[in-house]
Amino acid sequence: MAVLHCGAFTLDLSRPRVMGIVNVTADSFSDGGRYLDPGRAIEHGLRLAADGADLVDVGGESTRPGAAPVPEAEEAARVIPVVEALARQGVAVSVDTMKPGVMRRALDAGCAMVNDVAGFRAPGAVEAVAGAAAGLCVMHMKGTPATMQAQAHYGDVVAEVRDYLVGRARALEAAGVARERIALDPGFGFAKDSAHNVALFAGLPTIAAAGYALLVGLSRKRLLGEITGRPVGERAAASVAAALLAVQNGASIVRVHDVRETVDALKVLLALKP
Ligand code: HH2
Repeated sequence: MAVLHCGAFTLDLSRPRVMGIVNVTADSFSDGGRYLDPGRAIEHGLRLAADGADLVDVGGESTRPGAAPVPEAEEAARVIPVVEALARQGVAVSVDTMKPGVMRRALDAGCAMVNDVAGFRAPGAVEAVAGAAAGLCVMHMKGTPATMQAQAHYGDVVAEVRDYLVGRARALEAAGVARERIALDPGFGFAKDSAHNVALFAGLPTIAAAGYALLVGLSRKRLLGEITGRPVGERAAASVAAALLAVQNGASIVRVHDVRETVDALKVLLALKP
């Protein structure tokens, strides 16, 4: 049985799992400013858990292309109270951060997963998480959110992303992390243009074949805007379609803003799939 160990939680991956998003930021591309207040962020996280999210991902620094970095103290002040409150209420909380200092504090506050869009590349990141029991999401990106779109160059994008992710997973395993704690994520929209995103989507089975849990985040992203012509606030249906297709292509966890709709759609998929 495939599982993902996330601290006190064990996710059985024989059915797809949903990670809901709480952005405690002023500038996230789809919901910037809505949950900057900690009380509203906590309320939103509890709502997502009640709607069926298996994990609630709390982030305090936008990673949209060109986003300005947030100092560590500011990021911690945004996310730690939210992580703590949600964890205390029994929610499996993930923290979305690239900073080892924030990782350590979030682990102390009870988070069950660390989600690093930089793939635990920062000095001290592997050490910050290796000794804990939390799940770890390793995402592919080149450079930083400020610089990544200038680095969207690949020969074979699927092979390059898979090799990078497996390399980072091996670095974690070498530091003592069990394979069942690791999820890989190709990082849709991070140092990728539309053609790269489309090729990666088709290549999801190749990445899944590496033998780690596979996490996919396409929710409300620009690719879906390009396909549908819809602005960011009107991409829920496109996001649900992308989540279902990602699961059919081998994703075991989908990272989404619209949890309730995604959970319902996945129930239909499981009930009616031949
Ligand atoms: N995408 C975003 C942020 N974190 N983490 C993983 N593992 N995978 C993703 O695809 C991913 C991620 C960007 O989306 P969002 O959090 O809504 O926006 P912002 O970074 O502007 O806060």
